Amino acid sequence: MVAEDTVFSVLYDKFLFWGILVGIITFAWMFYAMIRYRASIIPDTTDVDHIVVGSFPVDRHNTKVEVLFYVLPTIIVVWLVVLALASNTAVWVIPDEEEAFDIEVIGQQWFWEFEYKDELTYQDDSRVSGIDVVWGSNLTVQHTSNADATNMTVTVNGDSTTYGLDTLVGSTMIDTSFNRFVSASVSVEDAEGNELHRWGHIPINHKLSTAAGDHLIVPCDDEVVLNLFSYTSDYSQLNSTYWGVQHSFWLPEWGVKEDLVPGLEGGTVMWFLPDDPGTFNIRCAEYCGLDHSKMIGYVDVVSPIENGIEYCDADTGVKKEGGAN
Ligand SMILES: [Cu+2]
Repeated sequence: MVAEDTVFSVLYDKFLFWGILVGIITFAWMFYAMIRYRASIIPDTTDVDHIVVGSFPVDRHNTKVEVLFYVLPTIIVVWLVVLALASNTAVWVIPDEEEAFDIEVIGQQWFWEFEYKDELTYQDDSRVSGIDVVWGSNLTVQHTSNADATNMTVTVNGDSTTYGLDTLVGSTMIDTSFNRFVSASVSVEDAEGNELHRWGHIPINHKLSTAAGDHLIVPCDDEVVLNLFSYTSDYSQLNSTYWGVQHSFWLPEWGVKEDLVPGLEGGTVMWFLPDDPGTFNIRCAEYCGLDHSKMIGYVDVVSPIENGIEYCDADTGVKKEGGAN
């Protein structure tokens, strides 16, 4: 499924509209001419000079129609160029660079690494899951509204601990204070181990990798700005071979794609605006060697907790205030 409101989709629809319009006029004229000048019709040549093949019929022509044949297509082509350039600007010019959420993307042979330049705390919609996680000086999980919640796995800096939930009270508290400089996640599960609700925190400079099965996690309704680099997997080679090969980071959902160019010190930049919550594809769109086809990944669009939770709204794509904290 492709989002209907991305720049690419809108541009596609506009081109389709003008293409269909021109197509209708052209084919209508063609069929009219086929019938009007069919072989069985004997042309009335009484007051017309003989038409010579290869020479312009100077005596019998319509200057207005001929001028129109040049002017109309020129206007259409200029109009399509305006549409395309406007979309180009929309894709390349970052609307609000100060407020944007920054991530470095590093392309390697053959996986993606994501280094966070902003911290991100997020949570699933508690109105949907019936579970709410609040982590401050202690970790409190409210699960009164979800009878299936039985366990929770708390992962701090890669170390996981599983706790049983107090199903009688409907609320469980663990005496551990939140540390914003360490990665953490809380996964609330049912008796079969299926995840019902997820809370997570990614600190600044934290690295995620598709080689470890990580997804790229981005906040909804924030402009996400990606700074892209290509390196080799071997960091010991800090010389010319430090740079890798050409990759291309492609997010089909948003119709945006940018090359990762080896040797480009400042990297390249692309941005996108995730709005609908969910999981979407990442692809490498530049042949980069043997396992190019394995350079696939996923991007999770999540609800960020900034000053109170702001839920991604699946219907409108607009971030909404909500939640208790
Ligand atoms: Cu690649």
